[in-house]
Amino acid sequence: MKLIGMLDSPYVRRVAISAKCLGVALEHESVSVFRHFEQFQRINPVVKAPTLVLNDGNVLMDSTLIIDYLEALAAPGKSLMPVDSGQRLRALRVIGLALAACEKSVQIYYERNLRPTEIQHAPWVERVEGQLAAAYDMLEQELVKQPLITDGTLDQAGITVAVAWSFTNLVVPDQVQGKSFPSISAFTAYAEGLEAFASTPMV
Ligand SMILES: N[C@@H](CCC(=O)N[C@@H](CS)C(=O)NCC(=O)O)C(=O)O
Repeated sequence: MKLIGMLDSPYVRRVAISAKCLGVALEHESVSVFRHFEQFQRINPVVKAPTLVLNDGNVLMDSTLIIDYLEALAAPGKSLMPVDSGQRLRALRVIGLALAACEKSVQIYYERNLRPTEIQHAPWVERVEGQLAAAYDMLEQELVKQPLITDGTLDQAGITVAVAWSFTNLVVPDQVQGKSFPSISAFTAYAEGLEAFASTPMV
């Protein structure tokens, strides 16, 4: 199976790291949705990263759906999601906030880098910036209420939080500078130090 996309995409990175943690082997092909648009289009006409090309030629997209499939391929009993319904709810909540932070960071980045300055729409940018801040505020509160596990392992909530925070700091660092998210940054420092993260660098 081949994972298509650049690791500077938080969605591609969370799939690559999840596959390593689940023990599912993936080949990785760094194809950019922008710089290699036509090459990407030949693999997946929708041009969405991540794309997973299965050995039989089937094509999957969307990180959460790809990870769902990888979970089904993992050894019995191996999963990055809690089985207990209460813990699963909490994990889904954390993942939802982290994915919203990724989405809002991407939107700000695209606005700044793809849309010509003269047609940028300030009220829209302010709205998205507020949504990004809200996602990280709520995520920080979640982590204060219940810290993520730092025992040398990783779960899906932890992977997605750390990938999101590193991504925001890479592409729109001004959005989080000077603001205090100590639990998120401490957890990210822990995760980025683990083998699965260190061997899957953003740049
Ligand atoms: N919800 C999707 C989001 C994927 C996404 O937006 N990926 C970006 C790269 S970071 C992309 O494909 N952008 C190109 C485009 O949307 O045209 C996921 O979780 O995979």
